[in-house]
Order: sequence, then C-alpha cells, then structure tokens
Amino acid sequence: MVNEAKIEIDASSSLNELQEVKVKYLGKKGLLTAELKTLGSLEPEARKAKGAAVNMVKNELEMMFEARETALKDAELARKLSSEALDVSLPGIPFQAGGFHLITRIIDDLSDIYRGMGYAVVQGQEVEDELHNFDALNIPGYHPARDQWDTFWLKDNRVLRTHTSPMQIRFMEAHEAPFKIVVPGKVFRFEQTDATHEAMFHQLEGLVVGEGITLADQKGTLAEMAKGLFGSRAKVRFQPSYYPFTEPSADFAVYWENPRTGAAKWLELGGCGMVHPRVFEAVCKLRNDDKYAHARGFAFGLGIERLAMIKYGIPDIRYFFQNDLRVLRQFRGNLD
Ligand code: YSA
Repeated sequence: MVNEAKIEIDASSSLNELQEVKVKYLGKKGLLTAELKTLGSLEPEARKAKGAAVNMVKNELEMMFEARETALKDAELARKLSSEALDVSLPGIPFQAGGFHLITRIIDDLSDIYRGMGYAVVQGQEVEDELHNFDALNIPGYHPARDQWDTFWLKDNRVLRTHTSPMQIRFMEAHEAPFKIVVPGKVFRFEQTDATHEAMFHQLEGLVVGEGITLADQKGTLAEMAKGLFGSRAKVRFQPSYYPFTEPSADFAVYWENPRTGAAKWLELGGCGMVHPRVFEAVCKLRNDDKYAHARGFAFGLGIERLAMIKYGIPDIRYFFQNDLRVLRQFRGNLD
C-alpha cells in the first residue's frame, strides 16, 4: 500500500489532487482506516503486531503527504512570485508633465523681482464699478480718456476693469501708508484684436506711497525691474506722456540686447508717473478722513503679453490664448 500511495502522492500536481489521495488512504472511509477497523476482530497478539505495522504505515504516509504538500506549496509560491515579479530595469511609462503658461511664468518672475525689492503682491477684482475704474482715477464721465479705455459694461453699470489701476484706490481705501505693492491681473478692453491687441490681456500695476518718494525712486525701481528681466545691461528711458491719474506722467521703455539675435533696441513697456493729487483726494473722500491728503507716491502699469512677446520673440499676441500646444510646449522648460 505504501508504494502505491507513494506513486499517487508523487503524481499529484496540485494541493486539491493531493487532498483526494489523502482522503483515499487516510480519510474516514480510507484504505488505511479500513485496515485499522479490522484490528478489533483479531486475536490480541495478532492485533498488536498488525496495529504496530498499520501505525508505521500511517506515520510513513503522513510524512509523505506532509513532504508533498510542502513541495507543492513551495512550487505554487515560486510560480506566483515569478509571475508577479517586478523588473525594475524596465524603462518607466513617461509621465506627461505639464508646465506653467508663459504669462503665468512672467507674472511669477515679475512678482519675484518686486518681492525682492520689498513689495507686497496683491490681487484685485476683475469686475469693477465705474467709480474705481474711472472717476476716482481722475477720469470723469466727460473725459476723453474714457474712449481710450472703453470696455465691456454689465447691465448693472459695473464694468470689466480696463486696467489694474483701480487697485490703487482700493488698496489705499483699506491700508495706511507707507506701502509698496504690485498688482498682477487680467484686464479687458473693447478692442479689435490684431497681432498686438487682445480684448483680454494682463497688466502689472505698481504703487508706492510714502514720505519723500520722488520720480527718481520710480526710475530706479523700473531700472531694477528691467535688469531682473533682461540682465544687468538693461536700461530704462522715460518719455513725457499723459495719464489722468499721474502728474507728471511718462511712458517708459527698456533698452535690451536680444541674446539670440544680438539686436538691441528700446522697447515701450508701459506708463508711469507721480500719483495725481486728485487721486489722493478721491481716496480721502472714500475713506472719510484726510490721511492721504498730503501723501506722495509713484505708480506704474505695464502690459504683460507685450513684455512676453518681446522677451521670447512671439510675433502674435493671439498665440497666448489659442491653446496651441506647439506654441506653448516650446516654453515648458527653463525660459532663460
Ligand atoms: C499708467 C500710469 C500709472 O501711474 C499707472 C498705470 C498706468 C497704465 C495705465 N493704467 C494703462 O492701462 N495704460 S495703457 O492703456 O497704455 O496700457 C498699459 C499697457 O498695456 C500698454 O503699454 C500695453 O503694453 C498693454 N496693452 C494695452 N492695450 C492692450 C495691451 N496689451 C494687449 N492688448 C491690448 N489691447
């Protein structure tokens, strides 16, 4: 019986098959159990001898079952491990990394430059009232400058802000001088779009109010910004201009050498000037106090898309907003 059982045990190729063989020999109705049952009918001497022999067979069979069970389990484990093995030398699946939009990156760069000069970076609201977008900035209803900044009016007479300058008023309404802020954000104009004009674009506004602030501080600040953006050889130039909310007013340009082409030229970036006393007057009215009655400060505003176009050689402002990945992907890595 031992030999037969051994052949069957060795031939079992799974734990289930092995279990069937075990039941066949050692189960309640198994062959060996049947042998044990016959012991009762034997004479004491013969029972003792056969009992010992059957028990030996039983022990032997149990050991063989146990050994085969261990072998089958090991084989099963080995199969599982090899099928689930992780080949760490295989190349990974490339991760589709995105990147910041060029405009976001320029805003971040500008914000970093200004933070480095001690400015706070604040956000304004995109839907404004007429008072903050125009009147308090010394642009009353009859003023021709309104035509320059005509925009999208909402039904309740609010307006999509035409520039970031309304934040000058809002910030002074809620904060005390001295302070230095820049305000990046979206602005909207009723424009015919072309290669250099969009109906939605971004500006960065700056406002510094404090004792003894002069136009020289403004020029130094803008020169620092130009160096941060275009390198240490960049220079700034002021040209007299007109803005209702500054007096005197200027447009400023940056002299920049393009590292790719070697060409150098003056590039108009935005407007600036000393804050007009009427702006401070309007703030006093809104605050209902005279804390800004004798204030002094400078302000500036620049167009971010135009700056990005110049710096990165992008010929058409509309490329920024068409979501054409062929354009955007070029600027995914390091910009400089
Ligand atoms: C001036 C003096 C200050 O003390 C403070 C701010 C300013 C700027 C003023 N608020 C303003 O909006 N001036 S601006 O109409 O000449 O626009 C500023 C810049 O925005 C422009 O120099 C240009 O770079 C950009 N810009 C204007 N219209 C645009 C545009 N960019 C894209 N599309 C348009 N449609």
